[in-house]
Amino acid sequence: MKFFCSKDCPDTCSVKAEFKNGNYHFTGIAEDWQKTGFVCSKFKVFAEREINSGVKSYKVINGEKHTFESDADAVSAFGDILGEYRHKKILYLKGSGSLAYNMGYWDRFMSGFDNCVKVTGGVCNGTGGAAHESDFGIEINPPVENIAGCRTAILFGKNAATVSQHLYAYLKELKKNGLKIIYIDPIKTKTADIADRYIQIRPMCDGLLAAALLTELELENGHDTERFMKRSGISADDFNYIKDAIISGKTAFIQGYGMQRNPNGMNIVRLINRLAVKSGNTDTLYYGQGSKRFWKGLGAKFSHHVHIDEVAKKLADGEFDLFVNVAANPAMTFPDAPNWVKGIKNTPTIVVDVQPTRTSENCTLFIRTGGIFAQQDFMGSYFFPHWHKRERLTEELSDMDIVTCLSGKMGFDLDVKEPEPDTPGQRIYKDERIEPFIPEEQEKFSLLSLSHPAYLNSQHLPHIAEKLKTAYINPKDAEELGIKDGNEIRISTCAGYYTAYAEITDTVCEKVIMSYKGLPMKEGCVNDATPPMLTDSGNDMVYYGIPADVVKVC
Ligand SMILES: Nc1nc2c(c(=O)[nH]1)N[C@H]1C(S)=C(S)[C@@H](COP(=O)(O)OP(=O)(O)OC[C@H]3O[C@@H](n4cnc5c(=O)[nH]c(N)nc54)[C@H](O)[C@@H]3O)O[C@H]1N2
Ligand SMILES: Nc1nc2c(c(=O)[nH]1)N[C@H]1C(S)=C(S)[C@@H](COP(=O)(O)OP(=O)(O)OC[C@H]3O[C@@H](n4cnc5c(=O)[nH]c(N)nc54)[C@H](O)[C@@H]3O)O[C@H]1N2
Ligand code: SF4
Ligand SMILES: [Mo]
Repeated sequence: MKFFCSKDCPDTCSVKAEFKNGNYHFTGIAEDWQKTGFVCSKFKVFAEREINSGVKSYKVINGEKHTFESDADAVSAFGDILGEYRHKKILYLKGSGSLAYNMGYWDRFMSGFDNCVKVTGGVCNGTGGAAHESDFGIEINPPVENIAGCRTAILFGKNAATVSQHLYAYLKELKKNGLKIIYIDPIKTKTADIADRYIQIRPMCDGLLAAALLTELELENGHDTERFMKRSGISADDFNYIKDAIISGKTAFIQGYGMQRNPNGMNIVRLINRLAVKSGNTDTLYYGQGSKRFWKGLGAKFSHHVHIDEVAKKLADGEFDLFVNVAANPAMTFPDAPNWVKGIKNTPTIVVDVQPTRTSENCTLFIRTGGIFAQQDFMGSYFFPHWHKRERLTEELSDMDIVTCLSGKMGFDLDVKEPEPDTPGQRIYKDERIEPFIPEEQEKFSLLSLSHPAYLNSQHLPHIAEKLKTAYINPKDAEELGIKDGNEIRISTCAGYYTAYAEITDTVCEKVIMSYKGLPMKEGCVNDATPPMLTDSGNDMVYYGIPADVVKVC
């Protein structure tokens, strides 16, 4: 049967699912733009976490977990709690566990509660999205095949080898046909393997690079190239290499999401947009696009909202009577994680997930779903041009089963029907000069937290997490601090701290400290040290570039 993966991954793979000898087997199906289909290794992790995992729904009474006999009993208990809190203040959060369209029925259902408070703003790509909205009136990608017509592709902090393996494979193929690849990133990731030139830029400085290029390519006057390049840590040779590549012919500008997680993320993305447009490369400028752009939305309307940077504190302060958390793991993945933990301890909390998480640790009711494998759904890729649909693969309890049953119980009209098609719009550039934000030089480290190839966000398995309680540090910094490989180190910021085992590597830029995201560390997790701070777009959170102190513990 034809299936697809609706995880928060730009690739949105079409997958052939077969049941043989008591097990599911999955193989990738090719796309028009890429003749070799494959599924990544993460998909096995999802299958192991989600299909017949043995995890059961439970309710906590007087600190004791009581497992439900059946899914019907679990959903019925969910309905009873919702009935009890029907007119009270309910905080509702839906995360990115699955990005497929029908997950939106959760919003429609929860909007039926008159005092339900929806979280606004995001934790992912909203800053760059706002930059594209502001420059082009839309967040949309040109067809990926346009890259084939380019002489050069510049990857701005896009670690494709990890976060978009199909793009990586595509670029590797184009490289055989002569595409030149420039990769700019403060961390030398595996993506550097396909680069003709890897450039280790200092964090937060891509806007300075774009502004200097605008000036030196004579597309705009007045940016201080020398000063900007010094601040960025980019040599004259590297700068001229990029400049000559852009002059020599059609160039693809591929923006990763990492840069826009810095405090000046919107400014950076807007300056790269401007460089792409002014150098005649709007049709080869890539960022991302909505995964539901082909269909009209479900139109769920909430009367109450709380903004993403304030929600954890408000939850911790006891402002909500009930918290309903669906397909999100904020106690691990969102900034201000300690307040999420505290808030969940203080507030009756319902968690709907495929597995127990740091968020469900202190919940009142855990509802276990069969995740993407149990849900009929459809979705577009948020990078590539394609979209896919699927029937359910398993008969385990699905998110839609829960929502449909609860709607019946509450007497809400869910109005489930085929979505109406929609036509995505086009880019129209608003020509506006942008002054680059110059990050201050600082003594402290910059905290970065990257994606790892073996799992997605916080959707890992314990044996993966066990080996990655690590913080990566540059040899020069390690020497100055007397840190040796394997030492326990403490990374602290204005918000809090975590500890991890040091690994010394020159793949990490000086004055950067890096750990993989979404994992438990030796003590705490990265987001225990992530303050609730908005980027310059005001609609998404800062995760990178957070000033941090590093000390050896033992
Ligand atoms: N394997 C795997 N794949 C994933 C995910 C995962 O967890 N694991 N997560 C998924 C999700 S939710 C998303 S949003 C996407 C996007 O995935 P992201 O995780 O955002 O990945 P990138 O787009 O590669 O951006 C991260 C890169 O940006 C770099 N970077 C940080 N700051 C700067 C800077 O100032 N300048 C430059 N040039 N680079 C910088 C980092 O060093 C890193 O290499 O990936 C998805 N795919
Ligand atoms: N420090 C740091 N933190 C980050 C980032 C970073 O770069 N650094 N990246 C951020 C980014 S880009 C993102 S998108 C967020 C993601 O943050 P979250 O949305 O919390 O991400 P996930 O861990 O992918 O998924 C949340 C939960 O959904 C569950 N789940 C999976 N499939 C289903 C399903 O079908 N139904 C239900 N009900 N549950 C399901 C998973 O088991 C998981 O527990 O994290 C952000 N957090
Ligand atoms: S996680 Fe991404 S690459 Fe892996 S199967 Fe899913 S869509 Fe494909
Ligand atoms: Mo994301």
